[in-house]
Amino acid sequence: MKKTWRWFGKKDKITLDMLRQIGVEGIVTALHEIPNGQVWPPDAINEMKTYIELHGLRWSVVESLPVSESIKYAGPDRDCLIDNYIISLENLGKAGIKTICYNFMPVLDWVRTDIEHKWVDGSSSLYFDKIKFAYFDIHLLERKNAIQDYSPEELAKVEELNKTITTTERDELIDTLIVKTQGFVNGNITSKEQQPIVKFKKLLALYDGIGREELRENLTYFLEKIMPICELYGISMCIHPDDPPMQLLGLPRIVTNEEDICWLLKAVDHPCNGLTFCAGSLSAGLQNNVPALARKFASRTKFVHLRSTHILPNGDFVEANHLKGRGHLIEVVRIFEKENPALPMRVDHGKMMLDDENKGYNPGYSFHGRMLALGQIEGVIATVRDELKNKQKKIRSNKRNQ
Ligand code: DNO
Repeated sequence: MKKTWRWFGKKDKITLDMLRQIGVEGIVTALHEIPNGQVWPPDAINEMKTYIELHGLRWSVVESLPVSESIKYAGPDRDCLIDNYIISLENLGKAGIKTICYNFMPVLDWVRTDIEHKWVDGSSSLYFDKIKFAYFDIHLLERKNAIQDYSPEELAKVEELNKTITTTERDELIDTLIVKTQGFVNGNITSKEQQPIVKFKKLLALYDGIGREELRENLTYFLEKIMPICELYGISMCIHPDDPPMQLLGLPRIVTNEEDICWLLKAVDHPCNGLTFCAGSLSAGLQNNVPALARKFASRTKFVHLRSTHILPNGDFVEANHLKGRGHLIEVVRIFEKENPALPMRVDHGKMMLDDENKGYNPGYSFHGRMLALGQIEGVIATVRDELKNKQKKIRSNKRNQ
């Protein structure tokens, strides 16, 4: 696989020069300064592309060309927003940038309750604490019928937490869930927002009456509209699975398991309708066997995120070392190297370590932690390539001896 890295543009403290030194081959980025829903103009695309190329790299993948909420809930301006999306795709296609990662998660993109969960060695990872999340849902959002989504044991723990949580901890939880982890990937709510909870509730209300079926219809509608332009330029649209792959806050999530992915690839059965295989997101659902999914969907996968999680007995999950956990990345690499050794892959997230925590990086996007993960994965890729070469050699020599 091709080693790519998510880079957040010129403001990213991790520079392209640094990335070249650690063996990165391609860049995954977006025009982050353009507000969601607006057209990406050719000049801005070409400027970014040239900047990357001047550093001896190439712009391999767009992550993300964001899909506006209104397209997801079928608001009155969705056609206009889809038209804008099509123009952006056309501009990207003309510039030769043809792998586009996006997601169709309502309101919230990925969800974590802690961005610095400490390990005994002093490093830290991202963490999802089910009870904290339920507390946010029940006591901070005060979502109607929220309690129906949790077991009596969980509800008892939520009430315990409600008694002990401090104001600072509560504000931090809100900030982590709907600002810090979202602002840089989606932009629904930024740190400038004075009343994040009020704004968040308004966003949730947009999905009143939208269940799984409606969201599926809206995704199909969107994909059918954009397929012709994708076909014209050979663009692969790569949907990112829901992270974590489960229903949350009463919002439908429709890319959570094998059945969902089969549905999506059949509903719009077009080679340009593909998948970002995010091993980490899929691994956070007990229903998912990650290597089996990789095997099944390898031919429709156009971009790979390598990451892994541990699911704890209480339903929490934590981001694991890239060589451990439910992601089974060694096997996943075997599958994709066999399918298409040119597939762009980025290591997703990384621990915070060795002063990463003081650098102001986006949550999950550390330098040292990701660099360590890239080194590990690079070793796996080299080993797998060797395995494949030896297998080929054996096959050839067996044929000769027949
Ligand atoms: C989180 C990321 C996601 C991803 C989007 C793709 O770290 O993996 O935010 O970029 O869901 O649209």
